[in-house]
Amino acid sequence: AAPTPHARASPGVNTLLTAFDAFAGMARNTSEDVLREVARRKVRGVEDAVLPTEYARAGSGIVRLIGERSPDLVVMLGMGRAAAGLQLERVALNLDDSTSPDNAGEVRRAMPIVPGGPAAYWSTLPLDPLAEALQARGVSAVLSRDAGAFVCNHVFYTARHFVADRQLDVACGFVHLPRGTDQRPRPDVTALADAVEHCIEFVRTHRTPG
Ligand code: PCA
Repeated sequence: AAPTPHARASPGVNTLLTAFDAFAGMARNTSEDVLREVARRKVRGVEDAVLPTEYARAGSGIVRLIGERSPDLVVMLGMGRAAAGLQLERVALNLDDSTSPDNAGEVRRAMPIVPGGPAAYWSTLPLDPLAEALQARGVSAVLSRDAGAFVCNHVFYTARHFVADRQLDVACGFVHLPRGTDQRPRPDVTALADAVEHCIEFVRTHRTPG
């Protein structure tokens, strides 16, 4: 379906920003906190959605959101293990494989996400220049090989596959944010929201169509 005219809040790049709810018994998910802070700022052209940390519902959710909102850019956030700062994920794997149950109690081991699909998809964000730009602003950002094999990776792969399969011109990437632990202070949500906003701005201005 053609995007409705009002769907383009910005004449530039329409962005879908997603995060996940709390999982594995943890009280909070940094990605949800950061997404709510970015949403509160009403950044032009950014639409946000929180996905459930469930393979099935998060997978169908991301596909529905991309279909309905026709974004030009999809930035997916999750909470990862990075000690500090942003973890920019290079590839999405065609693999669900975790001992952790998702929020629906489902455990998936050694299962392809799309049987017969490519083993992996690259992120289509300009990760290396983005990392440099973040570091130049004093933001802690590291490149990471992949997003794991739990629900975050599931959503990343599902989004990339949907976009590749339909040959949509949509840049798509995944960023893990730090998690708070007893040993570490709670992540600085304001600083992380600044960093996420900067990521979006950078990708919007450095995006090459096609
Ligand atoms: N992190 C988990 C799932 C939800 C989230 O925020 C992951 O890394 O897969």
